[in-house]
Amino acid sequence: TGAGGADPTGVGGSNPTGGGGSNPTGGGDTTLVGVETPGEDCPVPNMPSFGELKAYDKLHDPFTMMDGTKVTTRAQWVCRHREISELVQHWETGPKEVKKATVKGSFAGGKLTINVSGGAQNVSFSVSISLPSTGSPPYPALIGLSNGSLDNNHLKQMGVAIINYDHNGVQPESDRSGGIFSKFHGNAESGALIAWAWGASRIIDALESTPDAQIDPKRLAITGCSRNGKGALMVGAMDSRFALTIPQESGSGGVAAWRVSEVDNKGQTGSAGVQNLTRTYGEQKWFSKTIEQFGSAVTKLPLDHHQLVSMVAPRGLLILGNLNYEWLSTNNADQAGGAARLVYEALGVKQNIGYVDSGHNHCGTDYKNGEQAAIDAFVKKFLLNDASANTDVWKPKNELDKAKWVEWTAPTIP
Ligand code: MCU
Repeated sequence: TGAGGADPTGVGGSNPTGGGGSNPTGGGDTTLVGVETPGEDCPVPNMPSFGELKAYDKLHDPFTMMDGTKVTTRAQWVCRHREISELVQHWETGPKEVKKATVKGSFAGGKLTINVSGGAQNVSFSVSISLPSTGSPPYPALIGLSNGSLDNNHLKQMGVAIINYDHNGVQPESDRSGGIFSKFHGNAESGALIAWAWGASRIIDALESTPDAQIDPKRLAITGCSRNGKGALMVGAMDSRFALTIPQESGSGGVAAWRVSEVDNKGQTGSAGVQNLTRTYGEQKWFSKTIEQFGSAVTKLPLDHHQLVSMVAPRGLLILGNLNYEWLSTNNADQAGGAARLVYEALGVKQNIGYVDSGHNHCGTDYKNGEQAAIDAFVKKFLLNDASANTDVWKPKNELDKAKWVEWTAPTIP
């Protein structure tokens, strides 16, 4: 499946600290990278009804399966990863439905066209690819939702191609049945975030089978800011072929934990305070209708976004926050990021998750607090195969408040 070669990123191949590949000591599939959906063959539990859910006001233990089993091995974590994916899709976004698609790519004039068949209707969309000024093909690439909001010229000078993903063409955020995702799936009612994730996965399928595009499908990153940062996180969580995920200022519905947003908002309404679940649900059709019922019962959600974030482990993840906007907040994401970092630590790759909170214009590149240096380090390590890049970057405004949010301890997963 595509070019690439040795993976120096610590997350693939036979690297024992990073996952990937099959486990020679037996005990199930241990693949966490290089496939769209880890744990495809794991049993998927039946979901309870809304009425059966129990309120829980802390962040759930990522390491306890729905049936109560404690995760202690990598193979168990792979199945828990799948379970978390199912929880997200069932309660928050609606289904991604990965299996149906047959994808063919074609490349001409700087544009990759992605033709998808096998669903209710055949659909196609295209993305533009801007090659870097240095390096040699196949190039690593950063896929940006609406081009992302990073300094793309700088990244191109580093040797990274930029792929402009018009995700709203796959599904507009204003209409759950208004895009090609819905056409392909036969009037699906999934939210935009998962539709965007589906579209991004089909881009990878097309890159894997279209060497003419000169992109290395094993060295891909995804980014976006604000609402597109919510999208970038969902894309990176829902496809373990992404080597690097950079959600920027994603706020509620993105990296932020719903429970923390609700508490920090202190009951404020309208446009005041911290955006919470109700106001995220109401603003755009980012999620499916199923999540609405949790607006007045956030503590009944049987998951939270520290678990969505943890799905990116052990792959590269750089979370960027902005201190200037109460509506976005940072504490809600600081807490989720801190809890997810415990999953990275359990997998032995604490340095693969980074975090920078800084104050600047919303989605701007007037960076502070070493933000560009952090971006460069993650790009070097995960896209440019530079194992010496130091990604040990952890600068949230607030550290994880364990006493308030966490009742569990992380295992060491061999
Ligand atoms: C952080 O992303 C959103 C935020 O959730 C919305 O409430 C606000 O209206 O827009 C932000 C955004 O996407 O800004 C570009």
